Amino acid sequence: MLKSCSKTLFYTYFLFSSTNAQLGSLICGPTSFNQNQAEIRSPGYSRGQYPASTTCEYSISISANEEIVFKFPEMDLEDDGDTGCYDKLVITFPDGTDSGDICGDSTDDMTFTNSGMAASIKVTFSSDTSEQRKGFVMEYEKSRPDPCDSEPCQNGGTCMAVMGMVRCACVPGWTGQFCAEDVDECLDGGICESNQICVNSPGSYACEASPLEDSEAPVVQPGSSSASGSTDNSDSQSSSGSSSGTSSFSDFDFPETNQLFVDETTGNPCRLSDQGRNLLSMWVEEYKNWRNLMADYEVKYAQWKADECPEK
Ligand SMILES: [Ca+2]
Ligand SMILES: [Ca+2]
Repeated sequence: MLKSCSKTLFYTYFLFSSTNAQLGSLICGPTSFNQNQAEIRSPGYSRGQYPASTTCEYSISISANEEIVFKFPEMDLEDDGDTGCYDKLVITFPDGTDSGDICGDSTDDMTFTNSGMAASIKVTFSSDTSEQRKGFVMEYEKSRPDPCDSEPCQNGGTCMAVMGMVRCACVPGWTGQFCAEDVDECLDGGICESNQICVNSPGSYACEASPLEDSEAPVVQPGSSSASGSTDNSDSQSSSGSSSGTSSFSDFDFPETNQLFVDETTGNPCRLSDQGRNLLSMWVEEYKNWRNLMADYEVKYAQWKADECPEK
């Protein structure tokens, strides 16, 4: 009884396997591939013909960031004489895409790059019930492309591949993952002399002479280091501050918000607020515009005079 049962189970298993046409290595040969390169042949290739009603599934492992190229030196699978396949090969990639049905007597090379995690590529051969042909020989080769080949680092940055990932070493003046972002050197308040203005530019900066050097507009003066008797209250004032220096925009170097400076008229030291600092910046901009406007009028006036009262 037990023997009979086992026998039934065996036949059931064999029948099940046959109807699924997946007979493993008996017909399909090796089905699992981990090597960097290998050749896969259709079942029965050495005998000159693949069997009918057969399905073989091959699995090829692929690591993250690996590239695989498929070539088909031999291709002879039954097609319908048009665009359809009776017997076919299908390659399914880890990202869910596939090659479509491959049959006939030739097919182009195929390349896939695995941008996801390590996974498997599935190659499925299947034949129908009638007309068998020679079959296929498929070769594959895996490689790991150098991510620096695409020159991802910009503005003179040096590319390094670390675990298949890009790392860029930027030249001074540039930052960011791919060295595409300018460093604003002017954010470092002490980079230029106090009588210069810092002008940021892509990849660089310049310290230029202030256009307000000879300004007649007295406002405030630096005096932070010599001021004393301060408190943490930004509105507080003290009469113990000292007063020195000249009184022009050009001498004012936009101290940090927390820095003390001295009002030249009263001699009072005080702590500059964000609002006060922004207001002063705005005034300086307006003052520059006013100076430019004045220069324009000087030119216009000279021209007007020459037109109205030409020299005789
Ligand atoms: Ca067929
Ligand atoms: Ca810059």
